[in-house]
Amino acid sequence: MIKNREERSERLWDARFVKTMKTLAPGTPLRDGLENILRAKMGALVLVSDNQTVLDIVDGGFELNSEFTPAGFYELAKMDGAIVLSNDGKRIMCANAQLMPDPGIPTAETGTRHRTAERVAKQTGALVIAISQRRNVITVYLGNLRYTLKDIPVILNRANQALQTLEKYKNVLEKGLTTLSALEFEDLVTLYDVATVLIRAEQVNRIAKEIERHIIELGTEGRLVSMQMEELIPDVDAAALLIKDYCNTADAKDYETVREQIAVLPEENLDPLAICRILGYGVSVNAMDIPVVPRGYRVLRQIPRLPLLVAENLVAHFKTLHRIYNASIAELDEVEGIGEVRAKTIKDGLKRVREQALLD
Ligand code: 3AT
Ligand code: 3AT
Ligand code: MN
Repeated sequence: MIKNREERSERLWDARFVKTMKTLAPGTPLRDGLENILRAKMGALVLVSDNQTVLDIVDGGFELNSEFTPAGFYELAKMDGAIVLSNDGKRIMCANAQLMPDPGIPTAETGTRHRTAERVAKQTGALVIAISQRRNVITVYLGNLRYTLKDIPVILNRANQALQTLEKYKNVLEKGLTTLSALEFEDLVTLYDVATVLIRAEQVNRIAKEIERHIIELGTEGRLVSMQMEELIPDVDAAALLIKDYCNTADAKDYETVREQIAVLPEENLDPLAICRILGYGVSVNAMDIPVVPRGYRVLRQIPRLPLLVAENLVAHFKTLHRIYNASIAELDEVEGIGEVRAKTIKDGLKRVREQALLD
C-alpha cells in the first residue's frame, strides 16, 4: 500500500484540520474557485482569516468585503499578491494585498509565495492556501501543519485500495473472532489468542479511519466510496469489546484508556507483546500462553435485543462468561433488569452463540 507518513499522522488529522478539509473539499465553493485558478495555470496566495491580530500582517491591497463566488475569486487571482477571505470563507475581504509575516520564522519553502504562506500560518495559526503556478499544486498551511491536496483520481485510487484491504482484514477478523468464541466457551483462551485477534480488530479500525479521511478529502466525489464503506464497516467495535473482556486493569471501565493507548501504537509496534502489556499483563514473550478468561461482553453483545446495561449488570454480578453461561434461570433472575423471560432469552441466546461458534 502506498502510504504517506504525513498523511497518516494523527497530529495532522486533528479536529481542526478535518473541519478545514471539509470547507476545502470538492463540491465546496472555495474548492471550485481554487480549481479554476489551478486549471488556468495561475498562482494564488489566500489567507482565510478576518481576526484583527491576523490582519495586522496584511499590507495594502483593495478592500472588497463582498460575497465569495468562485468566479470572482478567480478574477481576483489574476492580480499579484494575496486574497484575504473571512473566517468562514464566505466573504472576500480584500485582494492584491501583501502579507508581511515575521521573516525570522523558519520555513522550508523556496518561492516567496510559499515561504510567506508557511510563515503566516505558523505565526498566526490561521489557514493559508497557496497555489503554485510553477508546480500546479494546492498547498494548505494550517498553523504548523502543511498538506498538499491530492488529485481526486489519486485519492480515489487509494480509497479503493483501502476498501479492498478493509474487506480482506474484515474477513480475517471475523474468522478470528469466531475461533475465539469457540475457545472462550471451551475455556481454552490464551493471552496470545486474545492479542492476535485484537491486533486484527485494531487493523480494521485503522483502515476504516484511513478511508474516512479519504472520504472527507473527496467531498462530493466520495459518495461511492462512502456507500461501499457503509457496507463493509463492522457494526460492532470488536476491539473495544475485546479490551472490555480481557483488560487486566482493576476496573473494566478503564478500557477507554487502554483503547486509546492501542490506537496510538505505531504500526510497527502493533505486536502481541505490546498489546499484552497495554492490556495490563506484565508478561514476556514466552509467557503469552497463559490462560485467560473473558468477562463476557463480546459474547453477550451477540444476543439479539439484550440491552447494554443488562449485559453490564450480568458481568458485574457474575464476573466471567463461564459463570454467566453456567448460571441457572433462577440465578440470572437475581440480576437487576432480568426477569424470568429475559433470563430464558439469555440462556437460549448463549447456547445459540456457543453452538454457532463450535460449528464453524
Ligand atoms: P511586476 O510588475 O509584476 O513584474 P510586482 O511589483 O507586481 O512586479 P510581483 O508581486 O509580481 O511584483 O512579484 C514578482 C516576483 O518578484 C515574485 C518574487 O519572485 C519576486 N519578489 C517580490 N518580492 C520579493 C522580495 N521581497 N524578495 C525577493 N523576491 C521578491
Ligand atoms: P510559484 O510556485 O512560482 O507559483 P513561489 O512560491 O515560487 O510560487 P514566487 O516567488 O514565484 O512564489 O512569487 C509568486 C507570486 O506570489 C508573486 C506575488 O504575487 C505573490 N507573493 C509572494 N510573496 C507575497 C507576499 N508576501 N504577499 C503577497 N503576495 C506574495
Ligand atoms: Mn516562483
